[in-house]
Amino acid sequence: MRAQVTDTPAGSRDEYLRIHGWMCAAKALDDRMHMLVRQGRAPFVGSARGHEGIQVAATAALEPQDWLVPHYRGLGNAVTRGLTAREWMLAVFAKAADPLSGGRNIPGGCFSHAGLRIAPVSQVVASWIPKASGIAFASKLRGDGSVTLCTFGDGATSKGDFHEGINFAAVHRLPVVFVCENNGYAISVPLRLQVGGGSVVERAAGYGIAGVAVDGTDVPACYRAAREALARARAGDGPTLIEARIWRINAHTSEDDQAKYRDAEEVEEAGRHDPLVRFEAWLEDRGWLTAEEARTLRERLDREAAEAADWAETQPDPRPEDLATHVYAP
Ligand SMILES: Cc1ncc(C[n+]2csc(CCOP(=O)(O)OP(=O)(O)O)c2C)c(N)n1
Repeated sequence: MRAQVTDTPAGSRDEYLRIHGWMCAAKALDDRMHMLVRQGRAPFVGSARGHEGIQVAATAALEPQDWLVPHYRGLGNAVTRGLTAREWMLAVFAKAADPLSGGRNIPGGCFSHAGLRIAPVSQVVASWIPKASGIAFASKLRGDGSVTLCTFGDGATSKGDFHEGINFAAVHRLPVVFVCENNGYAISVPLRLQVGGGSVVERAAGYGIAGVAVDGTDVPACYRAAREALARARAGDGPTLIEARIWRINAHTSEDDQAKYRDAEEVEEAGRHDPLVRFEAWLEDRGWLTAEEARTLRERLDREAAEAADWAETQPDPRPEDLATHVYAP
């Protein structure tokens, strides 16, 4: 199956403008993170640039009762689910009030948020995929109608956890949607050296589940693919594997020197495949957004990200005596 971009959008103008707002919010936080790292104020950034189209579009299609199990790069997912700029910056500065991990994890190392139904993530690549199937299994047993959205990179599909998680979901026809954000690299290892057969989506056929390939820089196509997959899951028709092909705009993380394994032309080309730029052109073509409105929105979100960082930096650090809280039973 291939998601088609048609002239009839899958959603309304308001839905697309909300998606645009969340993409801009995720970008503003991402950009601010890079500045904070350069200023020596934040420790680390694993950029979501280039990923936010599929992240936001897929998450925007969820219902409040659904579960999100994102990977460590899932800032766009978390923002769409309701994570605020201040909450994110509390996590970045590892403050006591950080709702994601209580200041215990590196930025992005954990998007766990009980109030937003974002389940714990681990940095151990792909380990969250069987857990997502487990959550979907619980939903099915309870009959509560919720669906789980699980996201990961192409590198994660080369781990055993991916096969176990998807196989279990397929056997039990679980209400779960798997989204592979295929940016072509697992850190420095290109797809051709880590994905046998060269295609993620074709693996769906081996498990007897729906597989959908979508251009991850095409936000309306991503939204359509996610809505259709979630509808299948909700109707009891089992899991879908969506492969969203995207370009990695930045290095793997701020710790990574991509010049060692990517040539300058490729990095420049990646910058020309920014889902946000493409989506804004689409919205402007429809008369749903003007360039001036987009600029005003981006400026406001940039200011909010900066203010959130300045505020979070002044908040209390975790207390040493709380080190083992939530680690050991009292
Ligand atoms: C089991 C395991 N092995 C290695 C790592 C180190 N590591 C962190 S991210 C990553 C690459 C994952 O690539 P991919 O799944 O394609 O996602 P991307 O980071 O490109 O979005 C690796 C190897 C890890 N966290 N866990």
